[in-house]
Amino acid sequence: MTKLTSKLAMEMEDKYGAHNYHPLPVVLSKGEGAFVWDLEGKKYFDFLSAYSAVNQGHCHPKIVDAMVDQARTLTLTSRAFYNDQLGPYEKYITEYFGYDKVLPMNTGAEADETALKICRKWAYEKKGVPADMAKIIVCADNFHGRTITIVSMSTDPDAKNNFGPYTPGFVTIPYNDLDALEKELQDPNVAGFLVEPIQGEAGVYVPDEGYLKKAYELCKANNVLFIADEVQTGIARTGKLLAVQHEDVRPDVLILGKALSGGVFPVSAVLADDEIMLCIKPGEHGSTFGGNPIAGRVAVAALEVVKEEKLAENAERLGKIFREELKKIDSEMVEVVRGKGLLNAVIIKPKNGKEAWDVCVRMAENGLLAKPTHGHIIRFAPPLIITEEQLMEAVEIIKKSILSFE
Ligand code: IF1
Repeated sequence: MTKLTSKLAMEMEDKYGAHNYHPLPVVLSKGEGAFVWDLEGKKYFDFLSAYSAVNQGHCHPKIVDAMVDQARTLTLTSRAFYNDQLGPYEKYITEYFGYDKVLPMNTGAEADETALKICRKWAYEKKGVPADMAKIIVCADNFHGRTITIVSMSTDPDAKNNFGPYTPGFVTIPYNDLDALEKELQDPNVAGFLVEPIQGEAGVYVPDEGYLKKAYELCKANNVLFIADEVQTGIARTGKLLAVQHEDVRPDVLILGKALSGGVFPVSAVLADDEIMLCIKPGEHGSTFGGNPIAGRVAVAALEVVKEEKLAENAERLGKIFREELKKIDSEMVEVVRGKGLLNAVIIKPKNGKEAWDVCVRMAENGLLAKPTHGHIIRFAPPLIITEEQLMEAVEIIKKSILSFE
């Protein structure tokens, strides 16, 4: 077997893999903490963190140990039977976030789909919405996953085009627009409002101060469920355990994923109180791997790390420093710097034909990985375990890369 090189690995993916991504030309083979290494041994700061799934850092020992230990003991039972890890995990996570119950799933999209189903069920069985008439309000430029129902809610042509016919029952309003929300909430058939506390894929779009609180209050006033998709913004990423906590909002339905497992295993979850969650009866929802023993062990370890290593506090403090430093970069390419905690983005103004992609290629050459979203925005989201010293070193790489186009 010839030694695998980055070039060969990329050729294999191109030949044998679906072309549903356009990765940067980097082949990663090792990860530890805030760093990853490519096949040739080059070291990089990881400033994407697998889209905020490795908040605890790559291959966190405590989380990996939990996974390996459970993998040697009992991996999967299906929910046809009980297992000795699920109850303790469910107790731990519901007390951790302050909800009566959790419905365990695997991916973020599955958790969003689960939340949509719970919301519709609640609408018919508790709110009294006529059969098949439930509507859920969503925001333009949302990202909630890639299933057909979820892309039915999307306003992104790349995510949505030619995947029809689409699931009905969604009303789209502009993000960060309370008047539009209040207007749509007058419809008695509205069951829920699904919203990202910060729109990640849209380019780290932080809503106005007070938006989430007022949106929550408007939903409550109209007996509509406030559903927070914290798959990307949750688990300490924005400087609080949950992004909604910046405004003291407690969602009726909370959606978690990604860093719920520290990036070592697909684990997602939907949390709600009994009045909502018990609308789902035995046999009405589930998944083969949902709530499997490994997921339970991994999620408990991942959540313990968040508290033990004070990741939210670290994200809050270092995020402020990061934005201040980026704003000092003397280049007109840096048009906007925005974010919360360690979920940040820079809008890059093209210069001499060079744009965000070129900046990312240059940063990779200089030892830092990040990826553009929607062409001109670069998202910066390092693992939350990053130290101030490492952050400052990374800022120097970003600065040097951008200034190399002057
Ligand atoms: C890809 C985006 C980020 C999410 C929110 C649900 C999901 C996601 C707020 C679904 C997933 C991932 C998906 C991944 C890239 C990444 C992403 F660019 F696609 F939009 F982070 F911004 N809710 N986001 O951000 O979770 O099913 O993927 O576990 O599709 O390439 P999933």
